[in-house]
Amino acid sequence: MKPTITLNAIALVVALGFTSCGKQTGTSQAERTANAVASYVAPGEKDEYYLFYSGGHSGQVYVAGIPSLRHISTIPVFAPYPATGYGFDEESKKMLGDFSWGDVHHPALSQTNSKYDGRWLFVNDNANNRIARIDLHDFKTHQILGPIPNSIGNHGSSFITENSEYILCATRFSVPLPKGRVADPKDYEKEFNGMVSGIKVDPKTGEMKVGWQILTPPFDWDLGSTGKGPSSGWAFWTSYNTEMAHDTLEVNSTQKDRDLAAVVNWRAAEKAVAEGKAEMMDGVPIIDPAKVPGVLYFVPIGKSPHGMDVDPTGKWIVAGGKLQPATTVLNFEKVQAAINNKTFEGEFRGVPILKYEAVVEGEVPVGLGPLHTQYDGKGNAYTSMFIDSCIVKWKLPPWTDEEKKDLTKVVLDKVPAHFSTGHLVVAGSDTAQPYGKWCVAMNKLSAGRHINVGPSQPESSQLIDISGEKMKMIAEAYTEPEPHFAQILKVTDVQPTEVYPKDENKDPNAVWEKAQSSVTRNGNQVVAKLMAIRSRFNPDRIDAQVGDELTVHVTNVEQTRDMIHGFGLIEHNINMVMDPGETKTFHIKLTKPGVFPFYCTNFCSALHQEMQGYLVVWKPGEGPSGASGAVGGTK
Ligand SMILES: [Cu+2]
Repeated sequence: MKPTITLNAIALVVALGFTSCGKQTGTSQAERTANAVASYVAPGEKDEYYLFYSGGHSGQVYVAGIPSLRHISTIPVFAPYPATGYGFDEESKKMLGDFSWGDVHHPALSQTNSKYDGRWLFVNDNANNRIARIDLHDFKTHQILGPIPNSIGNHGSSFITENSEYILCATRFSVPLPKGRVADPKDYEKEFNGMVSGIKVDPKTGEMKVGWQILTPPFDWDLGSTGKGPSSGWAFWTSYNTEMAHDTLEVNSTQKDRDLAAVVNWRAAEKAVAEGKAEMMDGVPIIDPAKVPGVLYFVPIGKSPHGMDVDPTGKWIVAGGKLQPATTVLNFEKVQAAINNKTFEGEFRGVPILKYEAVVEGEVPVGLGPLHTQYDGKGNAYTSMFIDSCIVKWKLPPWTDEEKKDLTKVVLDKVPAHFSTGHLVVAGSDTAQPYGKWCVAMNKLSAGRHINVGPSQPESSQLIDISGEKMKMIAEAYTEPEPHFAQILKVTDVQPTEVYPKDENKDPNAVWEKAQSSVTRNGNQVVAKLMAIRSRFNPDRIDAQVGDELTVHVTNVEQTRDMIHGFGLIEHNINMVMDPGETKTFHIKLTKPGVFPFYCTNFCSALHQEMQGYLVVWKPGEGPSGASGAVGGTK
């Protein structure tokens, strides 16, 4: 069961650009027509599924439709986004804190009983150790938690438990802990640590808080997933760099034939914390797995793995060893038996290592560079192949004796993808009941498969029909960098609001009628309460003076779908956008005299262009009411 291909051989294959799946062959006119019809959503018709892409270092989430693959919307999360005014009003500015970017990797839809419940979408920030919650009630970011204490490089997340009890996260990087402690990277093994974090989710509101953490050796934790059914209460992550190298990782972290995956009993962790078996570090209860047996186990796994994906039945856990030409299938029953019978092949820092042969069901020779595996709920697995640039369909166990003797027999189909497929998503794969039908390959390189846009090239995503025995490549689309994973949700499984009802607007500064709108002064504090309605602001003049602190609340009083207003203030870096029924607030210190127009930035009507007003910033002592001047103009 030893890997049969060396790193050097793989490097050579990569250098030569060889792909065993070959190029996509020409399609006949009849096939082209059939594929076009399969993804065609006629004008006025709608898609059947949402595709929520992680936006990588854009810090955003993109929403596309399936089967059209059309980009429909961008949900800003970790970066300001003027198009929706995100990061300009006080509430979203506060959520972003000191950061203006994030690195969104793995979105996770909330689940109830291992099924999507259409409530929330959680995404992680690898760069600044955060988790965000998007409410599907309005497709907006409502909470950003973090930076999470004792966590550096929050890459191995967001993995949600079967009833959304926790978002589970593991660290990509290790540092001396707690954060702020300094040690020489040469002392990496001794001084550095990684962490698994359990982020508790309030079942009613979705509000997140850090629950507990498990201290780990300084391995680089990678992708993971959570258990369900028989593996309920467990979670799994791959790792690379079990060599614990601190420099030249390309070479030094790929020395061993196998790395170690983590098998975490998160219910045991929760119990241990409740029983007071944790020690506090930076305000968080930390479990040392050497002192609390039963929380963490290791399993040897194919070299430098990436994905670690539990199938819909919860019985099989598939690891993709990117430097091993096979996926490793673990049998959870065998994992349980090995734990109960102490079938260990050693331990590392007090954590038992389960004996590989005792827990593995088989190594499926899928090809080169298997990264990430998804499932259709019909007993099939789909693995993205980074080096082979294709998607491989293969059969999950149970296998026949004949298949067990030669696992090439369970490899059912391959379809070329372009190019260097990183992740893939099958609709509903991480639930107990996948929708199946569609798979999207998220390719790392588009390599000019589009009209020339210069050197800054997009990523390509390809839609594959997996409803039949053979996979069919249907369509291709592009996104900005960089989808690392996605979630697919059936449109009928969520009912977002399109208007905020007036009755539900609890903002104390909301104004709904001309008579309520105002500009008032208290010392150097000037407060304006504006109403936005087609096609004017009321009032449309704010007077203040240099040195004032100006607070502006704008309420969009519309109760009609798609009637959105903006508030852009010239030369002050302000652009709020108010959806129907929404109130937003900004606060600035006025530092320069002048007359600064403000205007509606979001097209709203035939007289949208006329929707404007003036902020008049007088020099101290000047203005309509002298030094105390603060008036709301024409009402
Ligand atoms: Cu407007």
